[in-house]
Amino acid sequence: MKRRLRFVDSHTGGEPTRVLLDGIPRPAHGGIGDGWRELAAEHGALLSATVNEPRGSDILVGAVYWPPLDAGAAGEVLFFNNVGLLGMCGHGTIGLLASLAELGQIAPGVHELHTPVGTVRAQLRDDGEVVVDNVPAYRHRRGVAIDVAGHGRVVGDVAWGGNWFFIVEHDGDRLELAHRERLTELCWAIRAELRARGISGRDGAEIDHIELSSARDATPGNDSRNFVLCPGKAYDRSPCGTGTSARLACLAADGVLAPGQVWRQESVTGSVFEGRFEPGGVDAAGVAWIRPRITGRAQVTAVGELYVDDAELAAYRWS
Ligand code: PYC
Repeated sequence: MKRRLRFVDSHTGGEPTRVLLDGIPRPAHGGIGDGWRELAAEHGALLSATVNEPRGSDILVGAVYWPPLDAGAAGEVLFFNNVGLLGMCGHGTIGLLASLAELGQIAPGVHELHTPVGTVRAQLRDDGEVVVDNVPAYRHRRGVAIDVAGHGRVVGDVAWGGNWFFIVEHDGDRLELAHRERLTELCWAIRAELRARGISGRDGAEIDHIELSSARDATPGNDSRNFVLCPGKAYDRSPCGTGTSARLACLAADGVLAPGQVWRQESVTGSVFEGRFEPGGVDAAGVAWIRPRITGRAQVTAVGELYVDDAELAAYRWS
């Protein structure tokens, strides 16, 4: 059987998103919050085929979108990349709203979206800018020190911003594209060391995003520059919405950023998200959380239809 899937491509600060508008059945029961694992198990190979080569590449993030069933209800979205599912995706949410606006499916205003890890509210402004009120973010562990073979001692915070991050205040190679291979190697080694030592997020969740952060390397006017390595070994060309959210949680926990204060987060490519937070509360485990807000804009780059033959799918199974 040959499947046809309508898509919209965009990039947000250089990081691409491919929104799939049909071809994947809507999750049953409680929606994407309960249905994402089942959906991934059943349709993972098809999702993988839409973002991996030859239709895409390692850096492409996919987003399956199901519109609200009733006026005023929330839409649903499932983000994924070259190796599997993402909990949330900040640049992808900005890309999704820009894509739906391009198709005339949404107007400026606030749009609610259910994701596997919670509900986000995203505002499309008249000028195309998108403001994402992300899921609650928090720091899980502070100042975790590990010895990374070939790189020495690395200290970082474990934090949640919709995905799990290990955030390192970096003072090695400058966070510039010229060093992307060495930075990738460092992040990959950190991730392996975290796994080997059983250092995880809450409930044993794998820390699959590594974020190097440096105020030294930021362009004047920005607060920090980052290099974020994603689970499939591609680095984020944008400042990473969930990574910026996790960073805001750490800054809030350290008391160095006040509620509402703007944090200009620059990516390794030089693109910028504005971050700020509202105070949250304290959860059942006694951990203080914040409500992060990320602002950015996306460009639509293509609208089209993908063809995928079922006979190809065996080559795309997620491990
Ligand atoms: O913007 O949250 C983000 C993101 C996650 C992975 C790639 N981008």
